[in-house]
Amino acid sequence: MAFIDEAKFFVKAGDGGDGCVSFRREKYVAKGGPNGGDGGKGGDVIVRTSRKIQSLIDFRFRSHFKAERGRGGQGKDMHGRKGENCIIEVPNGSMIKDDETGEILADLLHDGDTYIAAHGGDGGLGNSRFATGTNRTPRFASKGVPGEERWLRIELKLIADIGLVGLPNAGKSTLLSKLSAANPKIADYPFTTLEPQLGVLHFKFSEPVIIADIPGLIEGAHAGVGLGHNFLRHIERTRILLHIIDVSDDNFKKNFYTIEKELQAYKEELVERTRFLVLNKIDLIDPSDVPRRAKWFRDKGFEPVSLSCLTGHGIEELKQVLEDYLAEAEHPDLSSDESKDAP
Ligand SMILES: Nc1nc2c(ncn2[C@@H]2O[C@H](COP(=O)(O)OP(=O)(O)OP(=O)(O)O)[C@@H](O)[C@H]2O)c(=O)[nH]1
Ligand SMILES: [Mg+2]
Repeated sequence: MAFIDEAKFFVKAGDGGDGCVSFRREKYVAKGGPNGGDGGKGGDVIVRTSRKIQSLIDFRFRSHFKAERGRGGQGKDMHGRKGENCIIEVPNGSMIKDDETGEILADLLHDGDTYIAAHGGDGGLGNSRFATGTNRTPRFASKGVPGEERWLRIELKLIADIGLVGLPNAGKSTLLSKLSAANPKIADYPFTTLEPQLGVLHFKFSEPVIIADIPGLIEGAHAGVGLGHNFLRHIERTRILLHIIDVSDDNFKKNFYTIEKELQAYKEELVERTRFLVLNKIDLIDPSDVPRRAKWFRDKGFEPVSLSCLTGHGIEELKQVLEDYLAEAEHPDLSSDESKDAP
């Protein structure tokens, strides 16, 4: 599934340095010629993709990017130093748009792709440049050109690797908050989650992955009952589904089938997707019941992970299971994503 993450940011390139007015002063030369140097060019603001950047989260902390201004020219024909560029590192697959018009300015797909988001202003010319036959001692220089500035929008299509499904109240959002830094709304009533929520799961050794938490599914969800239906398509393309089951509920078997049937009714292929079962809320049942309940799922051919989001018990084990699996699994082909996602 693809989510769009976006951010607005302001770029201001460096102004060009001013040209300098100066004349040669030598001990025995009465009237030296002009020797004012040019101003340096202002730095550019450059957007560059990097594999190391995984999300737009940095834009939450910083939305203004300014490149350095060029230095002014000096006497003795010394040109001003060029301003330093400001480089904004963004994830591969970022799209840059003009915030005002929405025009697409750049589609940065590959590692190291760059786009000059704001050009630095040219430096002004020193007075030596203005000397002519008729005016040998120009007393003026030109000013540096201001650097470009504008508001831009960056959009990133995120492919969630892991989708969380389950009945309302099963603890999906709580699990998301345990596995990632996401801070979704959690409450003891159904349909707390109204919109898909994303989080980034960091592993010890592997690349981080994106988890999508969607609103709870109920019976009939595939046909539009409740909230979940619209969101099922969001998890269609995840590599793994995590089915969260409140195993403290005595109806856990029936609840399990409800979701499995909804997934199947929505799309046959979803029940063939790699699914891990998470048996949540084990803190609410007698410890001796945990293996017994887990066995019921194991007999069905699953390898459930029993845990408690409340106490944190089992969370590390779940992370390990996911990391091991993802290390083995093939990466999906992102390049063909566009066509598959089209309505
Ligand atoms: N005792 C206990 N309570 C839990 C556990 N995990 C989640 N809860 C509680 O269960 C309730 C529902 O949790 P949520 O994470 O909001 O459930 P959800 O599946 O996201 O629910 P919807 O968004 O409504 O679909 C909250 O009151 C949580 O505090 C757990 O391991 N043990
Ligand atoms: Mg929720």
